[in-house]
Amino acid sequence: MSLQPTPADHFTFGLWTVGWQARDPFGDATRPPLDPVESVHRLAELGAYGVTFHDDDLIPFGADESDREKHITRFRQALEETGLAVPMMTTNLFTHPVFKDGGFTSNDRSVRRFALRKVMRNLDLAAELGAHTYVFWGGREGSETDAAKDVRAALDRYREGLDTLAQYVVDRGYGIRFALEPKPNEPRGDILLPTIGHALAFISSLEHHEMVGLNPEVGHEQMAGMNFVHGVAQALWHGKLFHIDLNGQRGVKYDQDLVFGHGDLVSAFFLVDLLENGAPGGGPAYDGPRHFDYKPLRTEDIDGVWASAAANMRTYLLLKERAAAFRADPAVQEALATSRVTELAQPTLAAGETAADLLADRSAFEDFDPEVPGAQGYGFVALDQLAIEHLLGAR
Ligand SMILES: [Mn+2]
Repeated sequence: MSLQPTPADHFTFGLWTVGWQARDPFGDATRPPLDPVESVHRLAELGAYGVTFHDDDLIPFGADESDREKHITRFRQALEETGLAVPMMTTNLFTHPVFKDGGFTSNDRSVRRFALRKVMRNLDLAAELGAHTYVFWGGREGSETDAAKDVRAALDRYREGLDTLAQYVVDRGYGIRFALEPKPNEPRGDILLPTIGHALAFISSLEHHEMVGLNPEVGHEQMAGMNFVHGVAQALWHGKLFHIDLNGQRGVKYDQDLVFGHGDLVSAFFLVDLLENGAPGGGPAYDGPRHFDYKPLRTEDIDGVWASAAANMRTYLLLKERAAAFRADPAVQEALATSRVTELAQPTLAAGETAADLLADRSAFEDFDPEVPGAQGYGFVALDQLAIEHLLGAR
């Protein structure tokens, strides 16, 4: 397996990732602005498949129509020169002060109408550039105080916004699917749709629920102490893993946006194993872009930015290689059998068996001795150690 990324690996980066100037709440920018055209060329040289962006990453907020066209034209030219794709786009509904109380759920109705128009304008561009996925990260959709937001009304407006935009996409025949990106907090004190589970429940209430799925992010779940692998597995189970944001996070704290694998490495190993080998019978469980949404450390200069972009892809490929070795190891297959991991795929009732049949089965209850399975070990530690040894390159 080659560790040199190629477009076939479907690695993508947000323009806002490598382009982050490293301004934080306590300090000024440590890097100069990066021209999106340069990012396209550098990412292509590194072996990426595509780039993604918020409208304002390419076209400064408030640019007039002719300026907007100029930015789009030179960006499109860079895409043509490099062959980079734009598989996903999204909207900035969080930077300008107009969005300080949210976009779709601002208490101010005029802001909500402006937000919808801003998305519609960028959806037109997304369709032009061939994007198939449109992400909604509602970073400002929330509150700092429970007195400030009627959450049920806010969810009504969130749904109204997404229903309106989905209908717009259907009417225009754009063939774009929506992917909601949950996050528990930051920048708002509390954000609506804080986790994968909240978002899945909300999606089921949408008019065009079939065209709305998820864009879960590693750090966004882990900063809430959630198990990201479990969350992604449930999103897959619902058929809702439309896109994924890969990065690193170390525990319950602010959104670190580290390089993929530079946070919880064991979780990253099992995530790659799920994505690459998790289909029933083996093979990839997810065929969309492997999208990195990280921030090069504030300490880095521009060389460090490109080193960090390369590190994301190399770490993913290393984990993919390690996960393949784990799956191919006969000792792992034996340990999986010993741990009865595969037995869970067997339905609990036999084909055609009813609750009445189960009641009639004395072996299931009356003659069942719970002390026997109660005393038996599952061998999960031995299995986990095999995973760790493959991860460390010891097998
Ligand atoms: Mn993200």
